[in-house]
Amino acid sequence: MASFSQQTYASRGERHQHPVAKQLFATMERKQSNLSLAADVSTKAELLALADKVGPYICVLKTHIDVISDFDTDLVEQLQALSIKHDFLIFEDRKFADIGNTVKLQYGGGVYRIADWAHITNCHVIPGEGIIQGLAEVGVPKGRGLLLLAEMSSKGMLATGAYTDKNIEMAVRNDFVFGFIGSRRFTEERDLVTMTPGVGLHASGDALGQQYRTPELIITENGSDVIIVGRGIYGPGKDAVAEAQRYREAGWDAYLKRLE
Ligand code: 6AU
Repeated sequence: MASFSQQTYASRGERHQHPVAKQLFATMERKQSNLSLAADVSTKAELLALADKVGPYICVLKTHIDVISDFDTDLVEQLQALSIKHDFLIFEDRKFADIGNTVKLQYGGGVYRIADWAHITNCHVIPGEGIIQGLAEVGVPKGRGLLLLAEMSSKGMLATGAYTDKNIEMAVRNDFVFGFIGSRRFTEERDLVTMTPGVGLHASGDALGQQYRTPELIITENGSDVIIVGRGIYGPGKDAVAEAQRYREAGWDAYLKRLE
């Protein structure tokens, strides 16, 4: 059997057992997009406007819901409507990092009730495997999916070597997990999706340690599946629609190239 990165998103989706991976691959194929928008804006109006404009070109809208200064439940309802209108999944980039019992409360309850509306969320495995079990108790009954932060994009990050390897082991044995945040394909033991942040066509980084690599390096060479792009699309002076189209094309071309 060919490596997962040599197979089409469509065929991986058809065979996949995980409800979110299945939905993600089907969406990517339908929209010919492996682009996720990191919508790090700070108001409800900006987030909704950006999601509506860029929605047609993305497979996943990634949010940091706790940076929205005027959050309310109507925002979530409108995001869900946009997710249906434009056919994308919602990923709340919460980066859970506490013991299983605490993350259960944080994921299912509180002000944000993340599990009610986010198809995807992510966590660090610093506390051990209980964090995955806690999140799974809330997310599995709702058909949600989890990504582990096997690596990070920032300068000097500590998720390397044995720590990354532990992420891979835990991902393989926990059905709620359908993939990773990281820079490459990590394993052939199970079809786990990699989503990669720190992607830029022009900039090399920012003043706070972010590092950017190109879609071609990430998708064609490293075998990752989804590029996550934020400021490269909506940054100062950018035409968000034009940039989203450009990144979508770059990501999709890089995918077609790796299938050759
Ligand atoms: O393209 P940018 O630099 O404007 O935005 C990158 C987005 C931000 C980060 O919170 C997130 O990607 N991110 C993550 C994620 C997705 O978990 C992990 C990481 O290692 N680096 C990173 O930038 O919303």
